[in-house]
Amino acid sequence: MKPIVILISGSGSNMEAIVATARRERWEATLGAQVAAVISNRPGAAGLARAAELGVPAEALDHKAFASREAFDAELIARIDAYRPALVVLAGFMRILTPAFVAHYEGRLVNIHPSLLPAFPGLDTHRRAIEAGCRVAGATVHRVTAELDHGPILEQAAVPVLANDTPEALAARVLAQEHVIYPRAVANLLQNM
Ligand code: NHR
Ligand code: GAR
Repeated sequence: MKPIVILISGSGSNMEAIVATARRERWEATLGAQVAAVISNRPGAAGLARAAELGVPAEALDHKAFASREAFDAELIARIDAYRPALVVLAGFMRILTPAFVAHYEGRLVNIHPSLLPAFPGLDTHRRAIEAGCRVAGATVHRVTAELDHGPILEQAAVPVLANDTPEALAARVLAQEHVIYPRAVANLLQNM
């Protein structure tokens, strides 16, 4: 079995899309893979309740309880490794990870970022794309490296930016595409490992 651990901070809609696709496509039988756990750095994240409703073990690890990024990441590694993951999936996870964390999961750590990388790494991507006058925006699934939002690209989807778009409207349009490409990228990775 190839366990998948999903890290979230918020609503968990990408997490839910991956769990739903895994069930619909019967990943246990076809890929020998299963979503083993969901971990949030925010105890109040709506995605934790969503995971529990889906019957997936859900845990919180509050980064505010730690004195440093290094200390938080060390405990996060311990929590994740209890599931012996083949793949660790960042799905709206909002904490920058230390080089030690990234090195520990080299080759099995991926992220989805809500822009067409290498454009607009970091936060507030939708507002920045609108202000730059972009006619297209989108999302990128990439391998995670120590340099934020700079790892090798695995999958992208583009959407139009409309006249008078708002960051919220654009985010929703991008998110719908994330739910298509992220489960597909995860399945492709599992297939090849
Ligand atoms: N860590 C590394 N080392 N490399 C990446 O590519 C990472 C990463 C951790 C998260 C997701 C990323 C995104 O897709 C991601 C990619 C958080 C921030 C951030 O500035 C930036 C990018 C991403 C996630 N976080 C603040 C911090 O100080 C906190 C912001 C908050 O809590 O709201 O960690 O966009
Ligand atoms: C998604 O749009 C994801 O790409 C983005 O946050 C949203 C999470 O939604 N990620 C980042 O901005 C990472 N910094 P979800 O919790 O419903 O999957």
